[in-house]
Order: sequence, then C-alpha cells, then structure tokens
Amino acid sequence: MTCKTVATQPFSDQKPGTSGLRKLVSVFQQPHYLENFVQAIFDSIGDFKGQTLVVGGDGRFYNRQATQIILKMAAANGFGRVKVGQGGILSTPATSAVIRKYNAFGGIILSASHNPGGPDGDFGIKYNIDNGGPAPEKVTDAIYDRSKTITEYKIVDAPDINLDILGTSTLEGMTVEVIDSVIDYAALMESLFDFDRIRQLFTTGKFRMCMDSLHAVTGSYAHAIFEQRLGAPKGTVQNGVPLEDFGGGHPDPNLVYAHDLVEVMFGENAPDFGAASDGDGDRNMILGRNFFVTPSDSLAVLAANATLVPGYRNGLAGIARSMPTSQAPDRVAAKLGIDCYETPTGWKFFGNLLDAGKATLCGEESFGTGSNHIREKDGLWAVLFWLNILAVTGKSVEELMKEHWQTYGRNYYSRHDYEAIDSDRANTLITQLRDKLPTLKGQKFGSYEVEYSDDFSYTDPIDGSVSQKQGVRIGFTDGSRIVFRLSGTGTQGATLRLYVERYEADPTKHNDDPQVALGELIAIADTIAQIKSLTGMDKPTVIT
Ligand code: G16
Repeated sequence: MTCKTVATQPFSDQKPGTSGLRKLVSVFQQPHYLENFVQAIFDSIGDFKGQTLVVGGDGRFYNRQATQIILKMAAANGFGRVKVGQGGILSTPATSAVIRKYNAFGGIILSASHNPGGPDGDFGIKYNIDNGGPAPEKVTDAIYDRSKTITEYKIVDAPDINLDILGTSTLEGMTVEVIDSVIDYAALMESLFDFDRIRQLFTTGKFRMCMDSLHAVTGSYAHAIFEQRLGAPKGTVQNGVPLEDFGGGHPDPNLVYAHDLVEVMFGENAPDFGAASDGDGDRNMILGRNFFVTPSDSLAVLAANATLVPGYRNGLAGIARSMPTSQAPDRVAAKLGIDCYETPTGWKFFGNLLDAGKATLCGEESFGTGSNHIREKDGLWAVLFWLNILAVTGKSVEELMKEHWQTYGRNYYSRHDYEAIDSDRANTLITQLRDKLPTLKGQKFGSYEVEYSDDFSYTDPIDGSVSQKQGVRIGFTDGSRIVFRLSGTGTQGATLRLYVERYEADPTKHNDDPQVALGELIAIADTIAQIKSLTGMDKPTVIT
C-alpha cells in the first residue's frame, strides 16, 4: 500500500446547495471530481488526525464506488478510524445517530436525498460535523472556497475494502470498521418511544399500517423496526428492498411520487395508517385512511401531543420551523408558552438551536420533522412518533387532526413546485419580485391587502451569523402569506417553489380542499410574480 498525491485542477461548480453537493451521476464520475470535493472537505474541517469519521450513503448508484474512494482518501489524510455502514449504507438519520453515539469527528453522507437515482440520476455528498448535523454555512463556504483552488489530493493505493462483512480491517494504518447499518438507530428509537404500547396496536390485529420505503434506504430499517421489533405483519413495509435506482421511481414521499401508497390509503378498505420516507430516510409523509397530513400540521400535532411519548414526557424547550413552513406550530408553541423559532430553509439552521437547548422539535414543510435526539430530520422517527400517539389516544389520524384544528384553527397550506425551468427565467422572476417588494405594502388584491413584503433574512440567535435572501415573503393583513424561493437541491435548471398559507379559525369551514381554500391567494401569486408567463408553464409540476 502506498499513499499517493495526485495532481488535479479545480472544478468551478462545487458550491454546496441547501444540503450538500448534488449533481448528475455522470458529473461525479468525471475523473477527480469526487476526489477534489472530498479533499476540499478534508482541507476545511480542522485537525482530525487519528480521529473517527463516519461514512454511509443511501445505497444509490455510485454509492459503493464513492465509498471506496472516500475510505482510501480518509486513510491517506490521516483519520484514525472510519465507521462505515455495511454495504456502504447508512440512512442520513442513522449517520447522525452514529456520529453522536461514538463521538466521531464528523461524517460524510452520500445521498441526493429525494432526487432520482441510477446511472442517469443524481448523486450527492455532504459533510456533517461532530454534533451529527449538516455542516453550517461557514464550513460549506470554506469547502467551496477550497474547491476553487485545489491542486492535489491524497489517496491510498490499495485494494477495495469488503464492505459487506461486519468487522474491522486496516488501511494504511487507519482502522476501517464495517458496522451494522440498523442496530444503533433502532436502539435509539426504542429509547424514545413506547415500543410495548405500539406493539399492542399491531397485535390486536385491528390496526393496519402501510409503510412505503419507495425502494430506498429505509427498507432495511423499516423491516427491522416495524415488522421484527414491533410485530407488524409481514407485508406492512412495501417497496422495502433498497435498489440502486429506487426501482426507477422518484424517492420523494409526497402525494405525487408516493403514488402506490396514495392508492392504498385512498382506496377501498384502506389501512388505518400510512407513511413513506425518502431516498436517504430523513423525510416522511403521514397519511390516515383517506386523509393526508401536511408536514406543517404534522409538526404541530407532534408538538401538541409530545408529552404522551416517553422521550418527550417532560415537555418541549421550544419548537423551530423553516420560514416557508406554515405557522400551525407557532399556535401550539404559544399555547404551551414556549418559543417558536423561524429559520431559513435547510436543516443546518436548526443545529445551533438544538445544541443550545432552545428547541426540542423542528420541522419543515418539505416533509422533514425531527428532534434533539439527532441533528438531522428523521423519517422513521416521525412515523414512530405518530404511532405512539395513535397507540396512546386510540384515535384515528383524521380524528387527531380534526380535533387539533378545532382547538387551534386550521392553517390551510400548499406548496406549488415548478420544476426544471430555465434558470435565466427563474432568476428574472425572482429579480422582478425583489424589485417590486418596496411598492407592495398597502396594495389590495381582491379581498387581500398586503401588510408587509420582504426578502427573509435570518440572524442566528446563538452565533449571530446572518443569512440573507432566504425567500421573498408577501404577508397580508389577515395573516395569510405567499412565499417564493428557488430550490437549492435540484440539479436541472431551476425549481421555483411557491408556498401559500391562510388561517381559518372557524371549524365549520375546515373541510374545504386546500387548493380551493387557497385559490384566491394562488391567483394573486401569479398576478404579482407572473409565474405562468415567465416560466412558460401553465401549472405546477408538483402540488403538495
Ligand atoms: C433538503 C434540506 C431541507 C430542505 C429541503 C428542500 O432536504 O435538508 O432542509 O427543506 O432540502 O430544500 P429546497 O427547497 O432548497 O429544495 P433533503 O431531504 O433533500 O436533504
């Protein structure tokens, strides 16, 4: 074995987005592309000599090859130990759990999350710090800066490590430990939730659940937790075999891409509870029989019922949500007398609040929910949280949700995505919107009057760092909002996200279809932003 230094040239497009670097597989397969980025990470994270790195991915195409490269580069750069998931697989929440449990220096996660996989799909890589969470912007900025000037990287010339057999081996003085991908994560879940109570739900034979893993990473976790530990019947987990291309699907748990599950849950003789998770296991979608729970409402319900769950029995320190997420959780926080923080989109912004003990539960409209148990959002955790509440209350998903709206009022909410639009057109739309912002206050659109309009800026309450231009907000005098952002996770063209919210206190009006309840605001958004004419699309590609 020899340690080599390889000459290279910078790539100009290695700027991490909302959650790491995501590109087409073919981009990552270019000579030196992955290596440059990994070396840029290692050059930007301080002194890790002799320390432990955790490596895992969602099992998508190129995961195995990339894992081997990272192990050889970690050895050449001086890490003392790498803990790598069996087969190169660890879900994103499991990686966070492992980093924290073993006091690792950090971790590398290979995933493009909910983006499609396979040779023509996407690949991604991100670095997580020692708290188990995504690297904050100062670290991702440093990595990007380094990627622009890099001239060489270090790698060990050695045969591949066998990733399929648990145990340890040595690579140029570094210990490589292939770990079980599920055990640590499952044990953490068991410490937070009342597994006995949930098991009783299943063993009565009356309660039926359908968990759709979308052929992505949670397949093995869901089988182990729901079917083996909690006694749910075999077949409860569908699409549970992880595949490199997710079976050709789009591993995004929403009403459009999780269509198999939607058919089951909205079909005849539907189960009581349905859930799906995404490519790397950090997102979740919750469904009842013929009933969809928006992610914002899900966070609000979990917060309102948290003390029913053993891990949260002592109550919550606070709640945090991303800015475009609905204000339903704010109403729960107000009733509980705790703070609700509003952060930019991106789980990395919750890290400081969680570390400082200011927030216990966090959530985002993009199907992400989590807590202080790790520093990533956590799909199966959210499913278990719901199961625990259902088991204790004996209520259905729909009953819980409707009672919640009865108590707190309903924040009608929807997100409209315009995917893969021309980047220039998208930038024009946002620039024109920004130019309009100072003129909107006081203007009337139909039955709505603009109360404020701004570009969201966030000052982190813990370290004072400022993140600007995090989304254009237009708020109306009745508390309704429309928000515009360009996604930071797509890989083709630009994705415009329109978020629409309206509050309705009167329970007799809570049965409307959100698209109807929000219809006027959706039309106003188009009037103000000229979405149809500027994107050339007459309707969104995805509505959630
Ligand atoms: C990532 C981030 C989330 C963010 C989501 C959508 O999720 O971790 O915090 O809400 O992307 O971001 P955007 O609107 O910029 O596309 P994931 O599941 O893709 O890692």
